[in-house]
Amino acid sequence: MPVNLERRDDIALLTLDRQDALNALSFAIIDEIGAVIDRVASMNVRALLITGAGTKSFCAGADIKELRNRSFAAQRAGIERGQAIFAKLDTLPVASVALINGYAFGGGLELALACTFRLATRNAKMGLPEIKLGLTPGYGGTQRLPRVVGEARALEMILTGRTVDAEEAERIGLVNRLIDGDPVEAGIVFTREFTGYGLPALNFARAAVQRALDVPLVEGLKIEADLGTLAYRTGDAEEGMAAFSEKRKPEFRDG
Ligand code: CO8
Repeated sequence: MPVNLERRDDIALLTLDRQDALNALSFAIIDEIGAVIDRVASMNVRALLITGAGTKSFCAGADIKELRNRSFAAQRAGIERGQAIFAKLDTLPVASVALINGYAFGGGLELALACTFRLATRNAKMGLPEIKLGLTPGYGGTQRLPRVVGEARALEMILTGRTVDAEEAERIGLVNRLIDGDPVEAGIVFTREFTGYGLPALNFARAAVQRALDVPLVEGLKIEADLGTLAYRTGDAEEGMAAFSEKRKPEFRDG
């Protein structure tokens, strides 16, 4: 199966497995990713990890061989479908973490950019090389990359199509951290830094930050006030503050 879904305790793991094409995204694979994200949404898990099978590639992008000789209408529909499927990660009830274990180019980097967090192995190489094919990024890259690394760096990466190595990616904030050893194990260790907190507070905070760069400050502050008030009404907030006063570890119950 080119898109595998398994559980590691309370964490879902999606693995792209099409190693003969460096885990490139055929249209069928994009649809499968959408179906798997829908399944994760109804699983009782606390995070989603996404990685590529093998040690060479996370995902080499859209399947270039499928892209030729298409009508403009089919191309537009394909772009919109990919965008909609990657956007499902924004509304997934748990945070997602891309484990970039090698190449992440084009649609592969765009998939990683749609995740909440990105971790990269030291051999990782990433970029949006569409310009070299006479194309432009279509699965969210022109919109999410500037939000992550700033407009000037995004324009440089997109207009030159150049490859960024792992160290540079970490330095410019394209990835949160570099990881050593088994990427999935490292990903699980990373998720443990937040999966113990209550899901409502995690999701209110994630939703507020996700809107931060989309709305005027005054509107963003209203979103923060609304979600902050909702967080305050949860039993988890009561428990967290009581545990602090009683000098004990809180027991959050996701409510
Ligand atoms: N699509 C299809 N096949 C691919 C892809 C790809 N993106 N990338 C690699 N492959 C295949 C190769 O063709 C090769 O297969 P074969 O052995 O049958 O020829 C196999 O994978 C191994 O690849 P290489 O021999 O090239 O491996 P290298 O280690 O020498 O090079 C690279 C690795 C640098 C990653 C190189 O394969 C490469 O440049 N790949 C293309 C990367 C790229 O340009 N990605 C962007 C694609 S465009 C895109 O993602 C647009 C997204 C929005 C589209 C909207 C559509 C509607």
